[in-house]
Amino acid sequence: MTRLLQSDVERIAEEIGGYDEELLGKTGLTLRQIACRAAGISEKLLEQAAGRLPVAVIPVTAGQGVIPFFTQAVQAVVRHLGFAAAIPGGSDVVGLAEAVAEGARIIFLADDRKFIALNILSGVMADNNEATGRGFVTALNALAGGLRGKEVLVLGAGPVGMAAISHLVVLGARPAVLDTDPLKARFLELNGNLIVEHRLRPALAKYRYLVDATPRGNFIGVGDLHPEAFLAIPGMPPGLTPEAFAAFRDRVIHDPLQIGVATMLAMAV
Ligand code: 2YH
Repeated sequence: MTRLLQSDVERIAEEIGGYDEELLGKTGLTLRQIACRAAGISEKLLEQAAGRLPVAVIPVTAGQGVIPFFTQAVQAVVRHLGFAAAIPGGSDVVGLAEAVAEGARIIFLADDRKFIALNILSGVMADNNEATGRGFVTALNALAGGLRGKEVLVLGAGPVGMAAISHLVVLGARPAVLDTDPLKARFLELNGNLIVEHRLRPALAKYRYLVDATPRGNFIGVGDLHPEAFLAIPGMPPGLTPEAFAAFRDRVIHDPLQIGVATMLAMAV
């Protein structure tokens, strides 16, 4: 699982408005609408929850420690969706105690392995991997004008890729998967109704709809892709080379945190 870097998150707060406009331009949906659709709730419900569920984002020092601007980036996304969001002065248990004492009802916190939003009133817990898979598939569905009946290639059968596959099934798409781990590929072949691809370049050329949920960067060039490809890239760093990214920029959804966090919030209300 990729640990985010300061450079991935440091400008999210100042650029959140512009990113939302970019999403709207590409998909016809705002970040809020993507999150609500991904979570299966109405915008009205999210709006009502915003008034009664203050959020806190707790800095966590476990493992490799705090990522500068990570909590501020999460806070900015949550505020952008209309919720109050605080970052306590303390970290870890001290920060959690402070946040709860001050009335927080949804708690965001992440270490190096897990990132969750916990609703302490209802006990509902939203996981970042699940939310990211669902959110990016929702955005791809809108970007591509609907995926029902379409074959969609998911690169990477980790937790985000598997969540993406589940949500593709929910949307009526036909997911295919490619994972470089031969044991995982064999397991998927034996256990699912999935198309399992084994060779990267032929698969990239064949599929018009692609979800890159790998932690590998810079391995998909312009010439590798179907010329009319639509792509959702939750993977960090993105698999596309900078040239491929530029060539397909109007048909690519990619961010390090925003869609995942917005969807976690909508799942936790
Ligand atoms: O980036 C991460 C992990 N890769 C979890 C991602 C789950 N999809 N964690 C962020 C760690 C944040 C740090 N502990 C902080 O600043 O609080």
